[in-house]
Amino acid sequence: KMDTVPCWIEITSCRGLIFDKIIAKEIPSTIVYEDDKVLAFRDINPQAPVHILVIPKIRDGLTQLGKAEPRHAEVLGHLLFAAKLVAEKEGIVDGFRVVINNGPEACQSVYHLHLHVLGGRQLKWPPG
Ligand code: DGP
Repeated sequence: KMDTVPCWIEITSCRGLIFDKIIAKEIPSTIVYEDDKVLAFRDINPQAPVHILVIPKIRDGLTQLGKAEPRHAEVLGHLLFAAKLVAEKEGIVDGFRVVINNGPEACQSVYHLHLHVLGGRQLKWPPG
């Protein structure tokens, strides 16, 4: 497992750049909310009728929630509030879920922090 660690870092830091390209609008996406700090767009592989990703426009080391530092507290709050605005905009206020996958065991695949906002169907608990 130790052998795979540097490789994992290399691959994942590279994958985080996908969202930089979405922010720069070099990769097209369906944007549903945007302000000076965050961007929200539809997930390419939706797991529910509404599946939106909310990301900070500046990563600033925030590849995943587990890397958060005190300086990130403000943007973390901003992201959560943006998730609520997105849910309202999408009309899923009767039931929606906000998910952050952190690290390989949680199936994080893009290493630029993102909140999943899911709704539009009956969600099950516990998640997989
Ligand atoms: P996670 O597994 O938590 O790291 O979620 C990453 C999500 O990002 C996954 O649900 C698919 C989505 N995604 C990956 N690449 C793209 C892309 O180029 N465009 C969009 N809209 N979503 C993407």
